[in-house]
Amino acid sequence: MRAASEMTTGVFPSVCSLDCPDQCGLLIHKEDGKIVKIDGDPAHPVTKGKICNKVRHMAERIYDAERLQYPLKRIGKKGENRFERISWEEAMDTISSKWKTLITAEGAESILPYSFYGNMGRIGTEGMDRRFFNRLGASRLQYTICEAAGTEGYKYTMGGSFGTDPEDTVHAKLHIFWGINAVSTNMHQVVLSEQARKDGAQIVVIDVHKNQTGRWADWFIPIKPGTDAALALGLMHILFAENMVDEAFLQQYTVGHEELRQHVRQYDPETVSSITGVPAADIYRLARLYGRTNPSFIRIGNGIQHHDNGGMCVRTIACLPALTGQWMHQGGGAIKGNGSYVEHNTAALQRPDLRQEHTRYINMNLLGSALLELDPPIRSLYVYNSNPALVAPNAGKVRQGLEREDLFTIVHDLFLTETARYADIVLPATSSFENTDLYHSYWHHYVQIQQPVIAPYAESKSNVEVFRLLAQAMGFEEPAFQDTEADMIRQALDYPSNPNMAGITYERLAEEQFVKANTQPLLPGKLRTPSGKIELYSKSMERRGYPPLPTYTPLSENEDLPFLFIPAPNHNFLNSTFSNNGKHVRMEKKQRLHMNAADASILGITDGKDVRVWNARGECVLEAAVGEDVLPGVVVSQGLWADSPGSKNVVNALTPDRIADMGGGATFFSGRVQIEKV
Ligand SMILES: Nc1nc2c(c(=O)[nH]1)N[C@H]1C(S)=C(S)[C@@H](COP(=O)(O)OP(=O)(O)OC[C@H]3O[C@@H](n4cnc5c(=O)[nH]c(N)nc54)[C@H](O)[C@@H]3O)O[C@H]1N2
Ligand SMILES: Nc1nc2c(c(=O)[nH]1)N[C@H]1C(S)=C(S)[C@@H](COP(=O)(O)OP(=O)(O)OC[C@H]3O[C@@H](n4cnc5c(=O)[nH]c(N)nc54)[C@H](O)[C@@H]3O)O[C@H]1N2
Ligand code: SF4
Ligand SMILES: [Mo]
Repeated sequence: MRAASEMTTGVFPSVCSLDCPDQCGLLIHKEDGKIVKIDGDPAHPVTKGKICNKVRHMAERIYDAERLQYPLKRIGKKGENRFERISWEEAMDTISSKWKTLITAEGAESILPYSFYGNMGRIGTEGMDRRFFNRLGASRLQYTICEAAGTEGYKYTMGGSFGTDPEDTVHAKLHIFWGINAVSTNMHQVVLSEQARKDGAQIVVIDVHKNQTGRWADWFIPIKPGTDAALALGLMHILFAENMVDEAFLQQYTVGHEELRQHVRQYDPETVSSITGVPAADIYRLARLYGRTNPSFIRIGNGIQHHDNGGMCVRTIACLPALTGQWMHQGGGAIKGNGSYVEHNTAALQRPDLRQEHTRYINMNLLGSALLELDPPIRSLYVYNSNPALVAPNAGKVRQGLEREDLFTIVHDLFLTETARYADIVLPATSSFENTDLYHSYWHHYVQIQQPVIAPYAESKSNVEVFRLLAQAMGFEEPAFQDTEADMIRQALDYPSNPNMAGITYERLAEEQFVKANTQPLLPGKLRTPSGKIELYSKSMERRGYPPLPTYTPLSENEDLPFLFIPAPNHNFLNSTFSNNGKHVRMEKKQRLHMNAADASILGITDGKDVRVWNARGECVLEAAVGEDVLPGVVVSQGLWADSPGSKNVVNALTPDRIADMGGGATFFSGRVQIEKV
């Protein structure tokens, strides 16, 4: 059979590579060798042919006139945006000779890879790259910017990223979306919940901002940022007090229910109301609705865990379904993430054995301090699949680090991003439609494969190919660097420790495009917690110095400014991706700051006027959106907008680089700001 990339015309199956839980099946329409249309694949069992606007317009991004075509080297000052074309040969020679010199003089730890999931393909993001940096002995990045705190928190309760199968949620009669803007960030969960609503289910949204998801709910519950654990404990208080718990389930499948029963007595509705801002009557109403509805389903979002107390908050909410025995009901339970069901063989893919010495770990949320303060220093930074100049917290510090004249920076991307403007060498990347890769979702249970649909754009190369070239330039002779993408996919799928993946082979994926993992309901069965049960009381947390029972801990009080600032994602960008596309920017209109009318009136701010937002870290100028969508004392912006020189619009200039309570996580939403009219 001929490869799709060699056929000029036709419709080819594909998968969305973006960092989005839905991981849609796609159909790529090609004419004369070019993509002319991108549609959803109706055959995909979960996403069923529906896709978001972002990816419907993806072809514009693929053929954008601004897309990088050749390697570049910097000829201006850092950040000045002046580059000239070089060959791949010169690029590889420059990087390898610089790195060889650095390794001799200061050791390989002076080199730091920085990446995230701009493309979720496992071979390109956790494969040849990791092999290369392991062999090099570079400093190791901790991948903490996204879900780290919540993932660790959830794991203490449930043993791993195991939740409800989203396909089952059509059976749930109550859907609670908790700190997730699902209409924008998980649209197919909304489709499934909407289907359940037609059968009588109720939709509750708990958020600090009445955004598109709050407006879609049957009942929207506004809450003060960072207080959700208190609300969950208040619900538990009422569930126990009014005998709405499933005692048989607690006995058989949990540890610590007696301790929890005593512990939550202190979280009476009045106390919880004063912490959360949720009226006591609403706390009763929600507890009774939750206590009396089977099955009930909670979609736990990333919003609640981008806080100082985010890990504990997710750990606490994750206890709720156990109280009413939801894990025994089809569609009941919760989803924080489902990645553990589809785990592949990471050791075979990443080859940690290629690393010869122990090397330091660097938390990616501390990129600014790492570049400015670490000793021994970082001398070279290699960025791919990410745009830290816009997405990393405390952006001012990150920029200052990137400006260092003695830092040798390489950026591999499809565009000359804000980060790439500080690079010494820029390398052009292929889009996912030009690559072979393996995909599995962190929400549904399907594994998918991508095979090239089009030929590489101009001189661009995939991550795998670049790391193969770098290995060659560095003189690495291990066979691991000769593996093809197909070899690597086979190695990743060969993983007897995860029986869910049994029978999923490269050949099958190539034939069927997507295959569901052999997942079973979580219970009855043994969880991966130390006790094998749901841990309401966790000895491992106790050993690590955390309260062993779910607990409300307030946000850091180190910042003495009046407003909590929540710079969340928006609908038409994906993190900073698409923020350089005119159509998407126009759909988002303006970069706004949502604030409460009472606060605006005190500050003399009117709707539609610019406001200055600032703190000790930096400042932004945004357009005020005055109304009742947020509580007093809270301000919300949406989207990681492209940095246009001269405008003060990088929201991460304001965000803290404090580290969350668990997993080394980010605290994007726990920063405080002051506001004034311009
Ligand atoms: N369109 C679009 N889709 C995306 C993305 C995107 O940028 N755009 N990004 C992708 C990525 S990488 C991720 S991680 C996910 C993130 O998507 P989500 O899981 O939805 O997480 P966030 O959008 O970060 O925040 C969700 C909500 O949390 C709210 N929130 C903030 N603080 C609190 C709090 O203390 N309590 C409560 N209850 N709510 C709070 C915010 O107002 C926001 O509505 O989406 C993915 N999908
Ligand atoms: N204020 C604030 N900041 C946030 C968040 C927030 O909610 N608020 N969310 C945080 C979260 S949850 C996340 S996940 C991070 C995400 O941050 P990033 O992972 O940096 O996400 P993007 O901004 O989408 O940047 C991805 C980059 O990878 C490039 N890329 C795509 N495919 C490939 C490829 O195959 N190869 C190479 N070499 N490059 C490729 C894209 O062109 C793009 O420039 O942002 C975090 N930052
Ligand atoms: S970004 Fe999300 S919703 Fe949009 S096509 Fe990709 S996976 Fe589907
Ligand atoms: Mo994320």
